[in-house]
Amino acid sequence: RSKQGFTIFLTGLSGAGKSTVAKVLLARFLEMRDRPVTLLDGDIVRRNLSSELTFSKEHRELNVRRIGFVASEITKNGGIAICAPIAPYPEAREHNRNLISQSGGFVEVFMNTPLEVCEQRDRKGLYAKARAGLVKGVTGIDDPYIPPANPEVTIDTTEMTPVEAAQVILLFLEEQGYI
Ligand code: GGZ
Repeated sequence: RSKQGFTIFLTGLSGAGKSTVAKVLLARFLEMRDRPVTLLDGDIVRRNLSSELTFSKEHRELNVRRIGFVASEITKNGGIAICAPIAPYPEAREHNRNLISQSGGFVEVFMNTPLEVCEQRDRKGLYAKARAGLVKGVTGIDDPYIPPANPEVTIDTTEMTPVEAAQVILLFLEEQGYI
């Protein structure tokens, strides 16, 4: 029997390292050449699958469920889906866990990098704009992020390189027999 599909679901604040770690994982999985791999990154999904959605609670939840649906189809067909949205609310995350677990593996990775570190990085200037009051409803500033209660893996990238962070996830996947 060929190996089962699985989804890596990275959740955390903007700047926590989700996209960077996701890209390292993508490269590693592609090197393995045993299963098709898809990266569903937050901004790519926003542009292509959820372009009509805002950052309201309802729209964020809908966005995260759409990602979960696509990931469940990939997982069902024996592929690897790497998802990297903020996913600030537990409801859609739990919905995705239940949905995807029926098709294969589900690994929730909580990117637990503190807000102050994310804010220092501020790659896209989002936090500066939020602090200046130019953007409203930014996660971590004036919009909530509810941490996952039981993530499979928790990673704080404050003093870790993206490659090291990816290594922690890969080790977990090996221990669990996914790879
Ligand atoms: C949070 C926002 C917002 C607000 C724009 N709040 O670091 P980025 O810039 O490239 O990634 C963030 C991205 C978050 O979209 P997601 O689809 O991942 O969020 S959710 O799961 O909540 O649906 C950020 C940018 O969009 N961005 N406005 N108000 N992030």
